Amino acid sequence: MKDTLAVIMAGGKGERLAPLTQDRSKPSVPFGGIYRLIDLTLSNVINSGIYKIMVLPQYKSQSLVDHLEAGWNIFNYDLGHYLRIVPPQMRTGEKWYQGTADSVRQNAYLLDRDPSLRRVIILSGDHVYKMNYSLFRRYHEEHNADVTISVIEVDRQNACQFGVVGVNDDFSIREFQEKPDNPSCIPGDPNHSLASMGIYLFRKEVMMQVLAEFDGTDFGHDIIPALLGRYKVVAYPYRRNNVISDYARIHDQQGRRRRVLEERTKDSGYWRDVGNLDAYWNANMDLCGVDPYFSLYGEMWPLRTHRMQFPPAKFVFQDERGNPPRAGKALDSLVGSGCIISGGIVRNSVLSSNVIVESWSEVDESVILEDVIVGRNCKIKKAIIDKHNYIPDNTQIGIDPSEDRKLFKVTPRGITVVPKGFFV
Ligand code: ADQ
Repeated sequence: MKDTLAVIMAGGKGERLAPLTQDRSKPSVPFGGIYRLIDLTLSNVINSGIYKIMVLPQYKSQSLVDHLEAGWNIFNYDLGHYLRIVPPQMRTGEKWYQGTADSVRQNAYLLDRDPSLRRVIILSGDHVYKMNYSLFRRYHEEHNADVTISVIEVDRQNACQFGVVGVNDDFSIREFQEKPDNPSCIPGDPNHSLASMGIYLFRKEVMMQVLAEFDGTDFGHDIIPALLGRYKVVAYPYRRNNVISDYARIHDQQGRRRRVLEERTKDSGYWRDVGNLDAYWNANMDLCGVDPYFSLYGEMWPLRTHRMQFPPAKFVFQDERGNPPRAGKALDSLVGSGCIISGGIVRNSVLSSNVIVESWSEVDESVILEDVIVGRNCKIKKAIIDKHNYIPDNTQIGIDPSEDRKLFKVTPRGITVVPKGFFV
């Protein structure tokens, strides 16, 4: 993969994730207790053996830049490896990035500067998945493609949120419609469509030609449809080809415990674009439980991040005179470091660092970001609570949606979202 550059687009406004994107860009939204969304894509990149990376931030980018500088400054420039954070420079005119393709076009000169590059893989900084891009690359070579697009089957009723692809028998793409009102289905399967994952692998000279030749600003709207019939554009069926293996612990026939390397089929097929609050909440819930839909654990596909120094999480038995004693517990949950669950109970939830849950409080199916105190006797259910909130005793969130709506955003799925610093 030495000749491959990963370009991570991180410049969108992320309006559908507001209020989480009120002060930060979508790729720097916290996820899974200790990560930022961009960590998942970056981990995929280095786990796939790609060590040349360009990140293109734009809106509200400072927290993203801080995170990348603190946590991803791991590349050896002497070996030709790099992670370049390229801010909008307006080299091609007095305009910010006008769209995904424009963000790459405005920085195309940087691709030319590295003569060792032959392939460019375009990625989004806001997807949750584990993808082995070296298998994607191999498929691209085997199909002798100019451009390869990773695709996944989705329910047809949701396909209008994606680029929808029509393929021939050899998986060459014959049709591409960006977010169509009436998406086409997979032939013989009226309930499913083939969606673009917004992950594109280009031969470098094709990418340079295309960006110079066409003036469209967005890959999905303008560039990909314009390529069909002129270049060889191929679909990569992600679920069929992606393989993520890791160690599992089993009992052999003699009853001994052994570690075996096996394909993690759930992780291999998992992919979520966490473009809105419901999808974000869902993807966090997918991490919980004994056998989650998406596992953050494992040795073979490590997910890395930058971590602040905090003490270990602590679970405290609360036995105050005059009150019923209560053990602080977390079940089927992820709890970040520095958390203290003191006589409260947390179920099916994801807690970032430094969250305190005080006595007789209950937290269910919720995502709580860093530096939140849940006071005594609170009930929190199906909620997302952003940073720096000090929730007063006896507060109920997510119990009565009509009450919640008076103060907070409640999503179509009924998730109550408390913005950063609402309770101070
Ligand atoms: P969307 O997800 O709607 O569709 P969008 O969110 O606009 O695409 O952008 C994808 C990535 O590019 C995000 O990481 C975003 O931050 C970044 N981005 C957006 N605008 C940008 C800009 N002006 N400058 C720099 N970066 C920018 C896309 C495809 C669909 C596909 C879905 C899959 O267009 O065809 O189905 O992704 O999720």
